[in-house]
Amino acid sequence: MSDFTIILGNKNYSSWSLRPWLVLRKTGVAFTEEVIPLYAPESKSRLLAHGPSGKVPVLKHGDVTIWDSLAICEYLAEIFPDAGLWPENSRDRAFARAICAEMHSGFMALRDDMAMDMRASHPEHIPGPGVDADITRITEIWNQCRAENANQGPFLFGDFTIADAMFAPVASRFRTYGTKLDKISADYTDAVLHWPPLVEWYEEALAEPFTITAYNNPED
Ligand SMILES: N[C@@H](CCC(=O)N[C@@H](CS)C(=O)NCC(=O)O)C(=O)O
Repeated sequence: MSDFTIILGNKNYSSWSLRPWLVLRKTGVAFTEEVIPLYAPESKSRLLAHGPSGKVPVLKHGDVTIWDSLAICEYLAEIFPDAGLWPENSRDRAFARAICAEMHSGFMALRDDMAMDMRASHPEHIPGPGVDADITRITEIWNQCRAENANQGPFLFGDFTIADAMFAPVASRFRTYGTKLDKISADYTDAVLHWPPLVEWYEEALAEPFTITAYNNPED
């Protein structure tokens, strides 16, 4: 059995679960995963059995338990220093941390209005108040990173890093809701959605039997 266990929510809906799962895949380490279907009668007690916040994701490694997506990514970067989880130079690393924090604590209008739902397709969706401003800021970040790293690879800092994992659910939302994007953002979205571990997660999300009918969780 692997030393690492990650507790996840439904792959179709749980954007916070997706992020550190992608980062774990980037490390190459073997890990065990457990999916807890969210918003079912027994969900909360099952979640609380794993972590004090009663939310997913939770990573367990020996006697270490981490119950926040970004904290998990930071922990993995610390214990896998050669996995390239953050950009190599300190200027890019600081920038990457800032945009990850911006994603982790912001873009509430987009998160509320365009919930991650990988099985769904709503190209007719009309964004609610504040969503356009979130999309403008996100695509500004993406354009700036891509302009600086265009020759290094297809991701924000060239190779896939924690920053790409943090924005991967946004790429999925843009696909679901048919968001019109500038060419650089559209190409970047494509690169993220074709990254093999994300393709694999998508396949598992599509095959998942659980559905949350009244899905409306602004924290997702
Ligand atoms: N800030 C937390 C947010 C975690 C979060 O909101 N998780 C959602 C699923 S994506 C959850 O566990 N919802 C279930 C619940 O609140 O009962 C993180 O980054 O890990």
